Amino acid sequence: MTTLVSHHEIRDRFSKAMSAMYQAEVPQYETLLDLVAEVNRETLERDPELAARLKAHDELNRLGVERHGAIRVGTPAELTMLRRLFAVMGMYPVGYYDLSEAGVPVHSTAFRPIDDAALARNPFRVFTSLLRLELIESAEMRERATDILAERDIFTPGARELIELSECQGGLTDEQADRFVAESLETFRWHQDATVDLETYEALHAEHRLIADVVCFHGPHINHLTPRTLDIDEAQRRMPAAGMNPKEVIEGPPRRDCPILLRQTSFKALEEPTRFAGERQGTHTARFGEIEQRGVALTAKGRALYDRLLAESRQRTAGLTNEEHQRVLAEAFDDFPDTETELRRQGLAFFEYRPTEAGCEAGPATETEVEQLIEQGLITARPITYEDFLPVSAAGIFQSNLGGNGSEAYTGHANREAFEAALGAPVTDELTLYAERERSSLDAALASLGIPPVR
Ligand code: OOG
Ligand code: NI
Repeated sequence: MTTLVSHHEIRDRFSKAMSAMYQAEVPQYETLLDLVAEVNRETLERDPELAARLKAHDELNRLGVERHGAIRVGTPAELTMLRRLFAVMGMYPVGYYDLSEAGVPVHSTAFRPIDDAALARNPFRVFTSLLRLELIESAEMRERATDILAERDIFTPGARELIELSECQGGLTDEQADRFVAESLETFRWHQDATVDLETYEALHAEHRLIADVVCFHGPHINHLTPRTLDIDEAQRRMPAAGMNPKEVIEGPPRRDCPILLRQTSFKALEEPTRFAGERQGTHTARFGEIEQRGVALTAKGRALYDRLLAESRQRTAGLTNEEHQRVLAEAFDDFPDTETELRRQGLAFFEYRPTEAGCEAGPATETEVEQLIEQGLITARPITYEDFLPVSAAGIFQSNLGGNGSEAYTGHANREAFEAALGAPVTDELTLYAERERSSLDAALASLGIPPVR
């Protein structure tokens, strides 16, 4: 019998190989990793309580592992094949993000591990966008882009074979897994040679910079990787001194006692030499480095509050420096409860419940109110980390690298059905995943206290 390695093992190998490749390709990314490691080390020294908590949750040893990367593809066939490629690594499409709303002609999903054990092993995700040629006004440009994309195959024959093999066998052997990682890495590699001449590049670029980025190259080069920082404000402050040009503001919620959702910032994309058909030299700007800090996942109610406060502060934060932006944002978020107890009681965030030792020993509980059980020390609630992305933040990241604002022309075109058709599968709803996790942990915790599940 052939022994297969786990999908999660393959994802772990892949994310490490991708990181090594990207550090070699983009030296400034290596500098970012060093800076993040330094800030993390200092934060842990300053905050022993945080260090103890991360240690208890087995988080310290994977602190340095990248959390996500991003790519952009041009056709439904490319997206479908990517879905199959990521499935080999236990990564599945979660969430639908409409970026047209923000003037960027793409819609996206995140391929990511889903269950707790998989996330704990290695949470690596890939934010994947599909170019929406149908939103481009010029019929001529649309056709030209379609023709160029039809000429390329972004997968090596070896990668295609191994994906099929994995689907037939239900996985890969150790040796096949290594070959799969090497072959699939080719899809994400940077190519200095464009597939088109400079005139074509410039014409597509004039339509939208993103179109040139997706259409004119041999493959969907990974455009950033993102490690996890324990103090994003400090990392942002230190970027210039380390030679990086940070985007103007940190995206997402302000700094809080109980972090929510996701905060992100990046150094801006670098201009890189590119060789166009006909031996003409030029440059292309696509690749950058990002950092992220995650907090608790919000319920639909919590998310609605987040979206409202963010929208309300938008006018007031426009054009501010990051420091002022964060101050105004923090004021706007005064209305968002900032203790775990309140987040839980008001049903704003998701928690994972566990019985305590005392709870397990206490015998059948007489109390069935969850909050009472927590107060009595019979069960504990721990925030569930947000594993997904935020469309407004993603748009901010896109735009900081595309120069200026997106075009109004693309707005209001969410089309999840079309995206799922291109993907060849439905995307999983992220809120449902968090709700199920919370529910099953609560049922199990109550069961160990001899209480039937609440419905
Ligand atoms: C993706 C930008 C979105 C994030 O972290 O929100 C993103 C891209 O530029 O292709 O990565
Ligand atoms: Ni990102």
